[in-house]
Amino acid sequence: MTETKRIRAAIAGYGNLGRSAEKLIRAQDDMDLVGIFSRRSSLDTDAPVFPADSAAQHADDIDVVLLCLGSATDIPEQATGWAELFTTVDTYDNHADIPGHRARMDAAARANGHTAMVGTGWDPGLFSVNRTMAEALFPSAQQNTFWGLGASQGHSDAVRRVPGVQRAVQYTIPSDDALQAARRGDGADITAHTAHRREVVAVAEESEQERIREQIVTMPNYFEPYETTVEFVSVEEFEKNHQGLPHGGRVITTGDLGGSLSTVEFSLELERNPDFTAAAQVAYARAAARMNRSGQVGAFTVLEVAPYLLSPIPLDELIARDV
Ligand code: API
Repeated sequence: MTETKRIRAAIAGYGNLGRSAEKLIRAQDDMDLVGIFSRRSSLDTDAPVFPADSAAQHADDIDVVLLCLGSATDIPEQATGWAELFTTVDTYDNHADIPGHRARMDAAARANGHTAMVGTGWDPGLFSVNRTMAEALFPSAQQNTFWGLGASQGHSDAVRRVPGVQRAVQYTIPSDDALQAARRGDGADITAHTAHRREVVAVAEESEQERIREQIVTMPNYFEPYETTVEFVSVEEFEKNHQGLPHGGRVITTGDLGGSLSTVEFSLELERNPDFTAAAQVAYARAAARMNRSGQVGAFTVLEVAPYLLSPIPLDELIARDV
């Protein structure tokens, strides 16, 4: 397949992820940034800014919209509306709800001839691809996923939605013992909930802190199954010590191949989590635009996308160079 037509991309939402996506779309040779949809009227950008409620007027000028919206409430409330109007790519990260989200996005996109790429980023996303590929190699795989030590955007967003929280970040802390056990092929008893702790650092009025702590530690999926601590700090301390957003993690898969042990490890070290999440989102935006052009409508997860569709390099060249 030779790809010559440029991809006209737009962004919906202008938080950490939206700002990273803006930088990275501008850095692609095959993409143009048409503009940014936001509910705020003025943004600190020189890109065109469109009110979110004017989206329908831009339907003919945009090939794909990167939904840079939070998973806790924005995506469940708004994503299908975007999929009715545009081909979309999101980074929805509520693992338990991905099948439901995929079904809802499929209906919205399919009815309108669009493609909806769901759950991109790195986990879900690149880790999901690696989990499936690595597991498929073994008749009986032992697989463990580790996150961190680092700042989870999904969990930080969920905490910031709790009323009264002014600033917040959530650090995911993996257990080193569990990591070593997984590498030895000894991880059968390890679950995500026993292999990680969660530490929330937040800014809130003192009178609200106990209620907020309770609301965080009992939050289903995000915190309830984990050992979670919540520390309240001043705005000054937050700004001094909690602005960086490093993250990373690894998928470790081991298995017996008829008498020999093999270990597959896919790992990420990220200086700034939203930059890397946006990098994956931009690559999957390229795939979504191409799949839509070739008539593949409806919702797709990362497991359903051929790798060459992510690359700006033509398939013939990739085959000659990389295979
Ligand atoms: C954690 C992971 C992070 C996944 C990465 C991404 C994010 O507990 O730290 O929100 O940063 N689930 N989904």
